[in-house]
Amino acid sequence: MSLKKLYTLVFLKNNGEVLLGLKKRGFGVNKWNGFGGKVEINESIIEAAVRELKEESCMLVQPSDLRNVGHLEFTFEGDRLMMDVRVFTASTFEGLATETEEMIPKWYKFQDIPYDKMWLDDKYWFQYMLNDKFFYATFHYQGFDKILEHRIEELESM
Ligand code: 6OG
Repeated sequence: MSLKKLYTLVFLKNNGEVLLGLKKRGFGVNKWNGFGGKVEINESIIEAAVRELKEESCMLVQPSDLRNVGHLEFTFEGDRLMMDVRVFTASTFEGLATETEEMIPKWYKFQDIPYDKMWLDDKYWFQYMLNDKFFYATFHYQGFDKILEHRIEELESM
């Protein structure tokens, strides 16, 4: 039996640029990614998405401006944990992206995304996210640097 944990992952977009953060500690350290983390007990997925974005980048977004575009499932060889990650985008937000204890934020042009310094799975689904297309994908990793199996499909809606 697997153990499922729910996570959020938020990407802000503006004028052909996307805000990424370089993770300074913990899971995915030294990788560029969106902003997110575990959904707490007694918290909705949307509340967690807003909270994690603020904690990690100081950016503010209204719940109604978050668009759930993707659903990712990650499993790791020899591990019962399944990470269930809900991916959101937003084009309306407030604040100035600021370094926090967890992340160094930086705006990247869509054509300059640093895939070689990101999770391997990102290059499979980023184009869907950047184009606000709905998608569902599963990735089975061996360690953190090899994908043994993956599946991705575009959806009509979430
Ligand atoms: P914290 O440990 O910071 O939450 N995440 C992944 N993101 C990508 N792009 N690829 C993966 O491949 C990922 N695994 C986890 C979900 C971890 C954050 O990292 C995301 C969360 O936003 C394995 O609380």
